[in-house]
Amino acid sequence: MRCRKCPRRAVINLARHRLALCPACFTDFVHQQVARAIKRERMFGPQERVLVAVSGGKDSLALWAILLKLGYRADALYVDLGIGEYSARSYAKVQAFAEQAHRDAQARLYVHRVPQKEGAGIRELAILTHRPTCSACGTLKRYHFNRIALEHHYDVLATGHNLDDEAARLLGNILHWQTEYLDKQAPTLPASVEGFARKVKPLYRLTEREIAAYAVINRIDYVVEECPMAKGSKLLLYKEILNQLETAQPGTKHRFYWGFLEKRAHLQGTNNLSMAEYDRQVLTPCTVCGQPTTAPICTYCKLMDRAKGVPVKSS
Ligand code: Q46
Ligand code: ZN
Repeated sequence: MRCRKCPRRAVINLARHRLALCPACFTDFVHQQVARAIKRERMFGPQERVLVAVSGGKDSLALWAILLKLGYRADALYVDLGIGEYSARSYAKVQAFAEQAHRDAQARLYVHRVPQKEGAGIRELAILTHRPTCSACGTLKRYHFNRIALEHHYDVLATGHNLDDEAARLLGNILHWQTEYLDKQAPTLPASVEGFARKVKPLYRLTEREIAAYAVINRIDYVVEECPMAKGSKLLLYKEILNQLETAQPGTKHRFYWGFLEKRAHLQGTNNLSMAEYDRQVLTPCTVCGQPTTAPICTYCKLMDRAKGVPVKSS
């Protein structure tokens, strides 16, 4: 099979675009998709400073690599969750990538270590606080991503969520009619109030398979295994179902998620109260740490108080 753009041999067939591409043309295709996402969703400009949340997996490391190749000022943050060998292997991949990124582009890596700073690994913290591990993990990661982005004056925080992640999340939110989450599901979430960093997902136009192919072609060394806590997660089930639909009807994921974004933009245009205005009305600074929250004390501070066995009190 020949590449559709040049005479070389194609190595990947993108059924949803009816496009077979060689390694060089596929790499260009991925860069164009990310550049288009950044422009179309007004994620950030060339002078803005971007903090990428990296886990050691293919998506976040590919995102960091692509932003640097596109010439953006991108640094990264790794949160060490203290999940035994898995965290050790993930950190080793992140560190090796960061050393190269520092040599090539003076990029910098921040590391937040949960076992040292919070006093226990995420599994132990979840047991202590009677919370599902992934829910405690989500609270912790959101908190520190936002905190470090603000403390170091980054304009925007970028995560490696791809089309599969976003389509699976959308399916879950619709199946359970979690409309409050639907409102917040967008490739760009503006910094609606002081104390919240702008959040963006520049890989939302690319599938998991496309990003894995990009990582292999461009020799990005990532941790292949999933976090052991992800086993049995609903999101994985939704991804599997969407993959079955995609095989039968190429383009399903893309139409499902992009269709939602179009309808959402239309609905917001007709809605008097924008998401940013809504946030400004309901969010106030946490009385303990100062990050914006809907309650007097934010979820992170409540979680940490519970982990220490201290009754939750506002100051
Ligand atoms: S890292 Fe954290 Fe995920 Fe692991 S503990 Fe769950 S939420 S599965 S993205
Ligand atoms: Zn707080």
